[in-house]
Amino acid sequence: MAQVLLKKQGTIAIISVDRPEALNALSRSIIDEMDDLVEEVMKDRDIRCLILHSKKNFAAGADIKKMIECNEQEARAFLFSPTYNKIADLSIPVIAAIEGYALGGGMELAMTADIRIAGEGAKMGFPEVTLGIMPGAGGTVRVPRIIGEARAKELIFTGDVITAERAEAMGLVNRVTADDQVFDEAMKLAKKLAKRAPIALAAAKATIRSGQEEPDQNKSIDIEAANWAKLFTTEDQKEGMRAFLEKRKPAFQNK
Ligand code: CO8
Repeated sequence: MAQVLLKKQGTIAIISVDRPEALNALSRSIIDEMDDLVEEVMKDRDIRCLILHSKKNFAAGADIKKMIECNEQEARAFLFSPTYNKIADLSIPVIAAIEGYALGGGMELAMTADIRIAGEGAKMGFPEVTLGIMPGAGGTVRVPRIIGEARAKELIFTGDVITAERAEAMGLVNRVTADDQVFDEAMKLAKKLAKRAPIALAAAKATIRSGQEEPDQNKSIDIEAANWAKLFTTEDQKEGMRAFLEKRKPAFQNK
């Protein structure tokens, strides 16, 4: 039985883990299933946005029962990073809609998204050090880039599980909503993003990423200028500007 599901609502894809009995804890086989579905999303040119959402609990981390007896080599084989990197590298926007627990490898999955929306009852954190390990699926890299080094260190060193309110205050999530509205809010945002020019959005995502990674600010600004100018080779640039002048909504073609 599939433990990860891919649904499509129009141009929006939704990937969900379905292992409620273990609070959606992530195993090797779950990540392998997820990888196949991410590949499917990558190949589908009609998809404009991906939502990561699982019912009740986002994911209570990697499966401790499966990890406990791992030796070093097995631990390396268990790692989720290749799939997580694939999600982070998607050219379309990714939204994590977080209900319940998002812990350890579960929260690292949420960190691959561009935007995180959490329910007011969500509980998030990186409890790895309480288990004798540390984050190993991008947490030590993505978390400091998103919330800053000092805050990331406090979260990762203490292993504290924090409330949605605190997560919002430190920039770990973009916003907090009522628990029963998390998915709807994510869908509302996804639909808005799906109306924007897809090539421009992908260029903005890639340019923000390279700007974050490149230490030389002027070099980043040169990259931005080149990527910006390149958008004038697209039909959607002409359509977007024409629609504005003709006082109508643009019909972007992803061209
Ligand atoms: N792994 C395996 N099983 C789990 C996990 C987990 N991470 N989390 C919950 N479960 C299981 C429980 O064992 C329990 O199963 P059973 O009924 O068979 O005993 C069931 O889910 C329900 O859980 P609880 O009874 O514990 O529910 P509570 O509401 O009392 O507590 C908690 C909820 C607080 C979330 C609690 O379950 C908990 O602390 N879970 C572990 C959280 C954790 O430490 N997560 C981090 C794991 S380490 C990690 O993610 C490392 C990532 C490193 C890189 C990733 C690539 C490998």
